[in-house]
Amino acid sequence: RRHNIHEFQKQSEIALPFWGWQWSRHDVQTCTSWRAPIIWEGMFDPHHYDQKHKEEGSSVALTVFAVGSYMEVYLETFLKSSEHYFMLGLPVSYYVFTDTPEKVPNIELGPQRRLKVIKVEKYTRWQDISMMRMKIISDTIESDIRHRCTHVFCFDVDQVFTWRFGPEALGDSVALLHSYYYRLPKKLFTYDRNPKSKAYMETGDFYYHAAVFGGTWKSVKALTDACYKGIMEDKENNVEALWHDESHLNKYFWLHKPSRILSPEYCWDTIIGYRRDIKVFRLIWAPKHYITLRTS
Ligand code: 2GW
Ligand code: MN
Repeated sequence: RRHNIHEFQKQSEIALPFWGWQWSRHDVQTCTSWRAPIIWEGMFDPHHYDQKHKEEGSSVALTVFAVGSYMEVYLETFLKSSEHYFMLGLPVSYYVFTDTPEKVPNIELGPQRRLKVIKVEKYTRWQDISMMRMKIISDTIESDIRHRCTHVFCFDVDQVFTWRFGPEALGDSVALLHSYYYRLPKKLFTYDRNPKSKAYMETGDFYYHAAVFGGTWKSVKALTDACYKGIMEDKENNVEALWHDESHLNKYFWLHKPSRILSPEYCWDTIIGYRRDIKVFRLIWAPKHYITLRTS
């Protein structure tokens, strides 16, 4: 019997850390109806993914926008923390989009990590700053990222890495469960409900958070193109989706199922407090200063 388990361990995709112990979680949903894994602490061997993506030669582009006051408030903390936790061991290229390139903090980067600053304009409406990210990410994948990186991850800047955010998160197309909605009934999901918007949907699978999404450069290109197209059609029709780019992202992932889903560990709001199913906080929301940020 012991012999059999050793044989199994050798053949298994999922590495077993020691005899008689398996990576699994029974208290949470770990697989979708279309058989995409939902990644939770305790269900994967970190070493397995570190090795696998090193061997496959994966390299990751991280895109982040810091326009206007978001530069001073969030960017430095975001980047410094990402140097400690994001995709360690793989080549990482940061793409920082800002209206003030001269204000990008000078951060010491680890080996095989580089940072590129790209100047963008500051739209007067914050909704446009958020939505136009789709267009800019798509253009940058086309002109630059696709020649250097296998994968792309797109982040909001108002967050801080606090634990491993590693290659287990890489996949063909990757979506994140929103920390506020993952345990709520579907009828409470804040999808766009206006039939005039391209983001309109009656029902869906999950409520995904636009603060983190990713995949291969090809998949992220297709996603950002589709969302941007929806956003522009809405503008022509004089409508705006309820949660802007996030509504379009949810519509896209309803029509094109993600191949991998990240649990809310990958973007947690500590204000929610203690939850038995959340074993680690890998990335947390930075405190918001709505009054100073949204009126300036
Ligand atoms: C955004 C709202 C109000 C005032 C300013 C801004 C703003 C956003 C800005 O002045 N400068 C800037 O660079 N941004 C970028 O857009 C920045 O990267 C930020 O993280 C991102 C989204 O804005 P944020 O983080 O304030 O919005 P959240 O946290 O409510 O985000 C969710 O909803 C958004 C749509 O309303 C997006 O879908 C976002 O991805 C979601 O996480
Ligand atoms: Mn945010």
